[in-house]
Amino acid sequence: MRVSPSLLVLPMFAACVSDAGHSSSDARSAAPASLTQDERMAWWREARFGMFIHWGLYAIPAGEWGGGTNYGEWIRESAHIPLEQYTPFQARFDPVNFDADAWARMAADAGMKYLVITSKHHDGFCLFDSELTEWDVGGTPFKRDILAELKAACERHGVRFCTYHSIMDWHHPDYLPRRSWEERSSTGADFQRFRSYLHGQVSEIVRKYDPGVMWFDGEWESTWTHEYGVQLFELCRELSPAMLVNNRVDVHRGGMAGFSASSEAVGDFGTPEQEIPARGMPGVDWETCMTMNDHWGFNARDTHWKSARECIRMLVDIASKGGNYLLNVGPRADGTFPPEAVERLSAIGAWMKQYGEAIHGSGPSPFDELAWGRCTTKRQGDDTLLYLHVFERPESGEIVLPGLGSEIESAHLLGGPELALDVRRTSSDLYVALPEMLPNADCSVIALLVRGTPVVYRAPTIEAPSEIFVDGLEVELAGSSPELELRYTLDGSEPNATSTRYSAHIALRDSTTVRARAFHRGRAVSSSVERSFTRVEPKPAVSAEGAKPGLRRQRFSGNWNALPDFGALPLSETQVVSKISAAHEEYVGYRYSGLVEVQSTDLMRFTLACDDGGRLWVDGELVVDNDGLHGTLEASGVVALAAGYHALRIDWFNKTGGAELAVRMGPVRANPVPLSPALLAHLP
Ligand code: H79
Repeated sequence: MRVSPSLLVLPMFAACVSDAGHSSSDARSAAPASLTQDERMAWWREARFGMFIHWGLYAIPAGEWGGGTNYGEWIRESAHIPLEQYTPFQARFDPVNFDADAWARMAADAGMKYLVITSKHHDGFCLFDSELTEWDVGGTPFKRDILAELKAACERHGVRFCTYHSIMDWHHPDYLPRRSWEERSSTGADFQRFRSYLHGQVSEIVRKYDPGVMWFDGEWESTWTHEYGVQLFELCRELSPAMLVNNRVDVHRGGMAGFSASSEAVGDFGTPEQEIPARGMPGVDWETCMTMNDHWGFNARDTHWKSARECIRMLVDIASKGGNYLLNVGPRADGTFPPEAVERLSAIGAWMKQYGEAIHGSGPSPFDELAWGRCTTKRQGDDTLLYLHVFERPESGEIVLPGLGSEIESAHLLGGPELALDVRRTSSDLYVALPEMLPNADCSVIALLVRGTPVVYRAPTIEAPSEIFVDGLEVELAGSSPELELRYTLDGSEPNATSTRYSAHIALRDSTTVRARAFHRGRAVSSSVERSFTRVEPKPAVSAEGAKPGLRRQRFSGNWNALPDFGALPLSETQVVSKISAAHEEYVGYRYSGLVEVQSTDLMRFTLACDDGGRLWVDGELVVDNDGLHGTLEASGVVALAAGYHALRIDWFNKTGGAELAVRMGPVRANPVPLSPALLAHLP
């Protein structure tokens, strides 16, 4: 339903914010005026497990179009369905069996603490009755406000209600770009007006449904920028300071891995899609979203379902790495979940009923890798519970906890009779004896209570901003437990109980090998590790006599999956440009060359963010290699440079889709900043 088209032309941000703020039908709960990030994240970190729901008009074709059967929520784009043929699905959307209470109950019974549903997917269709468009559920025969019903049901079942909202919109006349195959004119389209619509809808959703998370997606097209992302993120914070916003609000996602460590990126958590990061994402909140079969939206022919066991083990794996699991259901057009999904949710729920305490509110494993399964943790007073999730019972009948030095208080199987288990210790490892038969074939859990915070004997890591330096370098050691003493040498010898004990950073002036080792109560408990740091001579400056402002830019065209040798290609044009930027066209490559000025002698870091691939050379040395097909991804490298001018070359290409190229530079101990045009020159 559309009631206020005038909203679309109101001054953009303030208007939307104040409109939402003064509404009488405001669903938002009162939140304290200022929240710390830990307070904001608390419920979400505690939850660990949520349900994703992809539902929309695409459930009607159920994955089939024109002979193809492998489609899902992308069907309009993938099967090239023109709007005239997609629009009629709206008149056919009548999910008479939709039962919000049943959905919320299935999520709660599965042990899921939150639910994220598509308020709008890429096809632009809205599952709520929006005041800003008629391309919504209000225009279907069903008419009911699905989000309102589901939010109320979620509240009854103790599930936090959240929304997914696509930035990309294949329906709104002002969204750009058009699909390449589409014959829909873009004349008169105004992306700023689309942003106003987007901000308006986000305000409307917060006002009406007060979601715990606003989960954005579809941010990778070239029209969406970091600046727009920051403004949308700030709008969300203003509308509801407690609401979490995922990182896809911004352009710094870093591909399907779901996170790039760009210092400017906004968003409360990283979003790996269909993958689990091998070592989690230390220091960052993250959530893996995953399909239960091979599609997000309902596909009637997709029989490739993960087993309940696989889902349970993925949940455990993710929790052991400190992340959340957002497991998807694609409901059918009649409003019901596919029976295969119902079955799996119920099996996961049965497991969670027994073992949920090892997931909800748990922290990550203190161990590197455990061949027999996974570990999650929970504080218990001053002590710590280690939940040992056993996937495979080892032949030996014992599981090993490598390097666990803690004092053990008790060990017993969870969710069964209070059966105490035997533990034994070798010099550095702990072994727990398993019963002949484990109670749960999917994953049995042992609760091991240890004194204090877990002490894990592992070699320290040696950390520094780079392995080379110009004047001096600060090196830090990090241990696996606070109880461990870290000792080191600077002469290559093996650290022993009398070597220097690490307290604050180690300051190096000359090339040095740092060797470090962990000790516990005066005894060496880890192997030693070493890293060498080299003092280097900065590359001398080159002459810039006769240089003119700007860089030379050569343009090439071609269809590449990786950077070609531009030197061997015919070029189409050469220009002098004042700054480094991407071409907003497809099948194109650029070579920038010239000089860059460095203000003072230092170790300089260059970063290269690009979509697709790029490389950067300084004085002929390859400093950043960020080649290959990918979405915007940032890579960096360091090089020691004397004050003055240095030869700079950047190669970049774009195959299709988004195009991005941004270069920053700065001394390693500071944040790099975009290359100012004042620093760029070329020799004519
Ligand atoms: O809603 C579901 C999918 O429809 C949606 N995300 C999940 C949660 C999705 N949209 N696109 N994709 C999944 C795959 C898109 C991948 C790519 Fe890219 C977009 C490849 C290149 C551009 C983003 C940027 C991912 C890698 C680089």
